[in-house]
Amino acid sequence: MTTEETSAILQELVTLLGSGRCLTDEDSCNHFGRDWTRFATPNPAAVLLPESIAEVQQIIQLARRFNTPIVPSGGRTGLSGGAVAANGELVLALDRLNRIIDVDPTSRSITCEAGAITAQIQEAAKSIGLHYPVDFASSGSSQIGGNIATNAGGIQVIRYGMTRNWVSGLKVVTGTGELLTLNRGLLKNNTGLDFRHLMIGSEGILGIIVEATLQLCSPPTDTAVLVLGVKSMGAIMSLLQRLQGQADLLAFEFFSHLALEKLIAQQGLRAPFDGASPFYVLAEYERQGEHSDRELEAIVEQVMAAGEADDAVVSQTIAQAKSLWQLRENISETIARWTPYKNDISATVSKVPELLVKIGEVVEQRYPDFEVVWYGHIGDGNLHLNILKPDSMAPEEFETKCKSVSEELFKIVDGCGGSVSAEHGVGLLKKEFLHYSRSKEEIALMKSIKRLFDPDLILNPGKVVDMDTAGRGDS
Ligand code: 2HG
Ligand code: ZN
Repeated sequence: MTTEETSAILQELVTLLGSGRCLTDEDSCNHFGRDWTRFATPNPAAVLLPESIAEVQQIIQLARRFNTPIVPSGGRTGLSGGAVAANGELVLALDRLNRIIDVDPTSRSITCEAGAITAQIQEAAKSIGLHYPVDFASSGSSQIGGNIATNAGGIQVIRYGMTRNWVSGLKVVTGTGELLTLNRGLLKNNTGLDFRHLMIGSEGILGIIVEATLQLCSPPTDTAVLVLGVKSMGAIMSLLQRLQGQADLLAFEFFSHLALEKLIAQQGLRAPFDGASPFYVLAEYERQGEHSDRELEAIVEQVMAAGEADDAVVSQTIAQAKSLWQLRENISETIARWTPYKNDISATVSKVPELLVKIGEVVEQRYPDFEVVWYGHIGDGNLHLNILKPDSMAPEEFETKCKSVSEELFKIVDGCGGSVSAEHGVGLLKKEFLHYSRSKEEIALMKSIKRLFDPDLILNPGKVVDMDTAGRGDS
């Protein structure tokens, strides 16, 4: 866009929103122009804060007229660059569209605007004795629209599944400014193609999610957290199998000793027990009475007697459960200081042992000098492998080195039938690796579908797939 075009559209946007909701100051551009990845320098033309669906539609119409790209922005807690605006785009931030519209105990659902914060929704569910079960460390700042646009996972997927499972209705403004009302909060609606599911996980390339209806469930009753120090990754998977036979698991997570060391050094957290182990498993489960508790204790004793685990602790109070959870939930934030190169890979749970062995070999050979932090939702088959940048190394050199290893890692992931992005999405960071998880035909279909919903290619350009803007043939 030329400078004249930019100032012309900005003038119209100020007329529409007022200067208080069309921001161009440096602080706002820096704040709203990026997500948690921090790798790109934000450079949006402006940040827009609509307060109604009609305003979102009008913004899209203007963006079409001026052929100006739009980057939708939620809580900006993403980890794949999906909300980065580095090329003079307009950031459409949903922060002011944050009302809870309806809490319906009979339908067991909540309808809210896209900017509602996850924790706000969880609280609203609680107020009627129900539960919104998609949860993660960023629930205090992530917005539901962003969660839906990335089909966010989190810490209890083993029990409740991903965000997709809980969305029964959506309102979406497409790239033509049309408002689509999808599925109307219905539990049963077999009337042809379900565009709701196309929008979930589409990372803002098909439409702007403006409203959602979410299903709720009964809260788990009596839960406890078990942390176990285990000797090997193999032991983690056999423990999962044994526990699943006995306990109603809400979460089954793991982290390596290096993660624990960083948590202790950076955050002053306490180790779960005195001795150190190579890995730790954190399992949360719903207690089923004393008999079941004894069975669980027996499993832990067997695992220790078999030499697979060193030590174990079970929470006795809610406060203790919370502080054990910090050992897993605070890892990402704690290691952010080393600008880690992040991997978010997955395989079916039965393939995880093979994946772990093969990835372990590559990591040992190719990252001998880097600190590697292993953690993740191992019970869902999801591993977060974070490579920490040595302080002395330039970011560009670090990235180049890590990327070349990624090719190797992703071949292994592909060979195991897995995914190069389990829950963080594709955004900018995984785009060049998408072909390891999706076929040529699928990627071509993604591009054709994008053209249907966004014919002028104004929505979140450059994210997920690269479109050819010169001709019709997409790259
Ligand atoms: C988590 O599971 C988040 O803690 C962040 O998905 C993962 O930092 C990461 O790589
Ligand atoms: Zn995660």
